[in-house]
Amino acid sequence: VQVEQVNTDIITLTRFLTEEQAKHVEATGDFTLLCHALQFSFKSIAYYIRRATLINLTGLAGSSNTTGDDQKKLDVIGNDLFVAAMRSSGKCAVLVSEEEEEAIFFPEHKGARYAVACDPIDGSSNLDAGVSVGTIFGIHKLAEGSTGTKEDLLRPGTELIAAGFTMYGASAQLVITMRNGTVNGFTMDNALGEFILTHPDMKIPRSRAIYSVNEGNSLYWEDETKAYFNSLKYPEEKSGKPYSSRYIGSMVADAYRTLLYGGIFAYPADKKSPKGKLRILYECAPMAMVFENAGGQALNSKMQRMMEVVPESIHDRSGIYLGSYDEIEKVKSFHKTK
Ligand code: AHM
Ligand code: MG
Repeated sequence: VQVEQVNTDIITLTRFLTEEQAKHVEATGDFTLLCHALQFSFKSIAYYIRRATLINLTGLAGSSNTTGDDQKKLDVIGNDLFVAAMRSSGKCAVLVSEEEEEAIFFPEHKGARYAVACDPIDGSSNLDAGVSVGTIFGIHKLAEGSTGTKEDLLRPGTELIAAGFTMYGASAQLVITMRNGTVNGFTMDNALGEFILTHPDMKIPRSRAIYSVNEGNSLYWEDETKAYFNSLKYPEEKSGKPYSSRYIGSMVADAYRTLLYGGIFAYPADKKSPKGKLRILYECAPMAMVFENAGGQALNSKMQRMMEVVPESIHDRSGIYLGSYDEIEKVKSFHKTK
């Protein structure tokens, strides 16, 4: 008789965080509690995304967010769930969300020491078609003596204490990394209601012939951007094979695939959007931290290290290239550093 092998020593996100906390003598447990609130928001967003079509949450909500994009009903719900989770954690002093024009402060929590930036549902143009979307987050510690201001978030990615994302796909996949740490991936087990460590110590392959970019923007690209992507499609050596193209249009899904398979994801700044499209605080910097800690690289369109870019205001945008170490080296070789 075949007996199913059952793993009875499962590493849940809760266990993982508890074990991480034990490694740091100075840890108070506040960060762990903040992460518990985070994971609850991921679980609830995942739940509502699954139920969306059935309970009529698709379509437009009739309001516009800060940058004039149409807001979806689920965008509003995702944002509300996230804000409520951060408020009730008691550990978050200030929160910046893509869906909120101004930073949100929680002065009622005097001892809160963290500042959080998030895009609650990134890639929402894909929602109605049931294509993967995700939540992206970055966590900073408040400056010494601060009780929580916008400036606590207007910091370079190098100062992030943790960052990551959850992709709502065939299953919910949570990827998290901490400063100077490894990258770990968890899969939501719906029956257990827990994120289970399924991808410990993730490393991005050193190179891979896959590129991910919205080619519909190529009319607006700078010459060096065009030259770089053309080099992938029309290799110089006769024996060279062209790269494969994969573009979902959900940063989290495109980045997650790139992390697992290798290759490059880019949203370059161009003549139409000289500052780029994606936002530094809750899209570019957290992804850059994940990719660097997994052995890859992340640059802006000026070929500066994305992690060192300091945003001037909370919704600032940037061009971005992220991916395998060698693929980013290739990007550099086509661009003059500005
Ligand atoms: P959103 O935050 O409004 O959803 O926009 C961000 C998304 C990213 O997930 C994705 O990489 C990009 O926008 C796709 O943009 P485009 O449709 O211009 O290719
Ligand atoms: Mg977004």
